Amino acid sequence: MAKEDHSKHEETGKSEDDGKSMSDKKEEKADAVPSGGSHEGMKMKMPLSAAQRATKAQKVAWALLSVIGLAAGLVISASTTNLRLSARDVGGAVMPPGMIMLRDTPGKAMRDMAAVDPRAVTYTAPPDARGDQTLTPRVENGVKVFDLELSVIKWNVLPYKQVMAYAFNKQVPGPRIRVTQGDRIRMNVKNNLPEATSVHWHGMILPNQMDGPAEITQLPIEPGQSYTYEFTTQQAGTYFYHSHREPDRQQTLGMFGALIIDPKDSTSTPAYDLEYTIQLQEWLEREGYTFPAMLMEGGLPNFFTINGKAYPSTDTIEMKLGQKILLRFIGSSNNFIHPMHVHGGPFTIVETDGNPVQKSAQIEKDTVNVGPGERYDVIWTARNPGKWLVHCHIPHHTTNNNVEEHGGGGLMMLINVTP
Ligand SMILES: [Cu+2]
Repeated sequence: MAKEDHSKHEETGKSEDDGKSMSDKKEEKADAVPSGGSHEGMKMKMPLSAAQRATKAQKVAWALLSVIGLAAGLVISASTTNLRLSARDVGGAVMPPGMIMLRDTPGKAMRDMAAVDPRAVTYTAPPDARGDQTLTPRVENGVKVFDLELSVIKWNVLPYKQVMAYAFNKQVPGPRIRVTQGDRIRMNVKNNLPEATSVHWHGMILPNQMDGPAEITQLPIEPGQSYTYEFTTQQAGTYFYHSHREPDRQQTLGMFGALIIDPKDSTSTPAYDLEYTIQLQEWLEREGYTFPAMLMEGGLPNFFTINGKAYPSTDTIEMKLGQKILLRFIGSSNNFIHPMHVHGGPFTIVETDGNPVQKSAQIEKDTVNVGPGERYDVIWTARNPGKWLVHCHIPHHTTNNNVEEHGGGGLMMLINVTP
């Protein structure tokens, strides 16, 4: 039918627009011009009346409006957004969805907040890998030597959720360094991250040059370079180590680990049957990208981990009725104070920031606020059999991406007490 209609139009030359397809019109136009150059189509057009024609003043007004519109578009954009930054300035940074780039946001800040570059990942840890593995030193001339290597890895905080982390020795948290008070220790730090770094030995009495803050006591350790820290341990207790170059980015991406120093003389330390170290951390993972969890526009942390795992992937501590456990809380997190609560009765705070609390000053509590950088050693007694929770008391911190699974999430773990 369509073909029939088309030929009909060609024969009659009538311009019946109704019911004609666009291709029909095009063909007609194309035919009209080369068919002898009669410009019949143009002759057919009705000239605009004087009233319909734009006046010079109208044309000038429209031109002015257009220029004003274009200028306004540029000025408004430039006053709210930093248009001076190029992709090169920000290293191809991927920012959190919803992040607002204001005009005073410098490229350096954007790089600091940007997602881990997936191209920098050099290792994927098995989903069941655990962090905080005790690192055995080698002894060189009486010095305990620990080799620490930094790299970007994929790490499972849950069986179904991977983050991209800045990790010591391919684990989150980094390996546990456990020595005895008075030991001389040496840490060779090799930086295989895509950015410069440094390591701080949190709470240690040591020579200033060994303290770690980048650009304060040492030059940053550039990618591919190494730096050696060495000192003699004077204190005992629960300590940790972490990045001290842009820690808001690097520490929160996994650059931390426990440093436990056993006392030379343990006769005065309180008695306990077993111990467990709890290192806290917050994560921001969105749409397959891992951003350093910090208090910024575009995303608050949505995953929370104890020793690199979110509940229900956290450990369960097995205890026998009547046993005492030493819980070492480490505020290795960056953004929040986590009020850590233990069910089933109070605990006794026996050590704060590595320092023993005198017996007469020890207090009993069932919740302790663990702020970033703080440590609390508490002793808890298994008074009754059953499953007893250890968890943060900010309820959002016991969810996984705002969802509860098996009764919780994030900063939660179980102590299973059996008779
Ligand atoms: Cu919390």
